[in-house]
Amino acid sequence: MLRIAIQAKGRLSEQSIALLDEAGIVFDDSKRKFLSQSNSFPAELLFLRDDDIPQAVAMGVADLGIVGYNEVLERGQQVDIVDRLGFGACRISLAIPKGENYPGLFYFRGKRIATSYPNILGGFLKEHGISAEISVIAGSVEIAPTVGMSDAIFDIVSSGGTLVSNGLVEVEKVVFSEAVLIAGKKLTDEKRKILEQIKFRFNAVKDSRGKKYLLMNVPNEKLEDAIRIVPAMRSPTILPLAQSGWSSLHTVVDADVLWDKIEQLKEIGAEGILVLSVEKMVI
Ligand code: PRT
Ligand code: ZN
Repeated sequence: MLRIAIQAKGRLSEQSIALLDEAGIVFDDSKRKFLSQSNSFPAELLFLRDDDIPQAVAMGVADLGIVGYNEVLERGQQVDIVDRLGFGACRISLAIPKGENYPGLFYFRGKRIATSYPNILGGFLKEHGISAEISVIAGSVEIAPTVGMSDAIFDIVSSGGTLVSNGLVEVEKVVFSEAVLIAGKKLTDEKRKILEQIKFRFNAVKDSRGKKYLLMNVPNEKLEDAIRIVPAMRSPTILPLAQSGWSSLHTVVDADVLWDKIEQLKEIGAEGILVLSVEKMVI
């Protein structure tokens, strides 16, 4: 049995549960408690505030955790980063009031910077030989300059909309983050085995994201052209149709080039093109 800590409520909780669910590690959300056991996999979920997840994993209270890389870095706890999970993307940036001249990092010398990430900011300023005052604020960091609490901020940015609506401009992107899977350093062999299983399943889910399964009928003399357009993982599957001179071609393509590929395939005479979603992909 493995215990996995995830964010109880917040930006990462839904996607963490969805990823586990797609990996066949299912929890009954309607009966959600502080600790919930899966009935489909030897794991239980521990719901915590994201700030506490790195420490819980480092202490062995949980074996694994799903948390933002930014929190792992800030907390400085001894944990292994096992995998990036492909959601919760953001960056931690320095931002200053709009209209200020920004000559470079030395702008921050002697300035007061509000943040919830004092350790990451402290390390960054030290590395660049800048001495500034760090003012730790737990929430709504972006309002600090407007209300006169600071000259600048160091905070999470995703779309950048919050900065704009608070009259701030992003001037330095310091850390790029996404949700990561973390593990304790002292897992037993039995737990490591379960962790390997989870990694394998997560990868199958991640690999299937943004992929589409394409089926179509192609005149035999155009098969080579079709393969050039959609080369597939190893090579596309080709099956003869009952009608002679035609074949059915099956392949997987990236969703972002789907329409491009369909247009090219139609041009060479492909017909009956079907697009299906890919649920899991084991490469
Ligand atoms: O209650 P708990 O402590 O568990 O949650 P929390 O309030 O500390 O964290 P939460 O739920 O806000 O975020 C959890 C994690 O999501 C963060 O640690 C990041 O790893 C990740 N993440 C991704 C984000 C964002 N995107 C994000 N945009 N975390 C916060 N934001 C904030 C940002 O600070 C800004 O104020 O959202 C606001 C909007 O951002 P823009 O740039 O899109 O306007
Ligand atoms: Zn938090």
